[in-house]
Amino acid sequence: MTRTLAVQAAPSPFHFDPARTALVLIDMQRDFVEPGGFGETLGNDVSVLQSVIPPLQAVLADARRRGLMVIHTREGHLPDLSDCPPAKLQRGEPSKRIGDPGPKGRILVRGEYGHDIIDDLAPLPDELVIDKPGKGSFHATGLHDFLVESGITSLIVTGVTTEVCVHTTVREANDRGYECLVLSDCVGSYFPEFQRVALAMISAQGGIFGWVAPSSTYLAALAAADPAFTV
Ligand code: TIU
Repeated sequence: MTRTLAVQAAPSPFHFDPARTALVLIDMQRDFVEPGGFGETLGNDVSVLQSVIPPLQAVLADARRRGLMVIHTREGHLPDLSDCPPAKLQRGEPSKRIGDPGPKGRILVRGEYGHDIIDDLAPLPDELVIDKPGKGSFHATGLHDFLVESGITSLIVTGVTTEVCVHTTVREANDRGYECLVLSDCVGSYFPEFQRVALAMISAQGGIFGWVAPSSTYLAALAAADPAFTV
């Protein structure tokens, strides 16, 4: 059964069928949102990303209650770093680069504590976790094939950071025909001006990459459709 809901969004209402929609949480890893990880080695104050967590917890809980598909992603590399481009290996403080030991394990390496998703948003066993070597969630992953097989056509996009992995993923998704709603308070940047401009770039030019709305508006649209509604 097709059931189309509408969310008031920029630049226009976002229409979606929850049965063909996935909530995507991008890179909510300790490496980006907690001290001692990759985000900090790049010179960032990671504490500014903390504000994303409470609204994203609410959106995640709502999706789980309604039975919406939930997908998590993690940026990171194989222990031998064979999937890390040379230029990427050179980024960050010389003493703490990708693969170097840090307080939460080897920085941005799969299987390490710092590479995993924060406890507040930990995936459930039945939720897909996509491990990706790049900024985009489609590059060198099976995400597109999985979404096609699952009949997913719309994505509710959240996570960090807005202008890097969120933007790259939304651009990749848009080119593949997915319709993306980015929840403005559930995505975060280390730079306030990048947060503002990155969101504006998505909805500009008639929604050149997608739609943008606060999570309260998205949740209200689901609740208004049917408070007890499940996919
Ligand atoms: N540096 C930065 O802002 N972000 C990243 O390197 N990766 C993600 O956005 N996940």
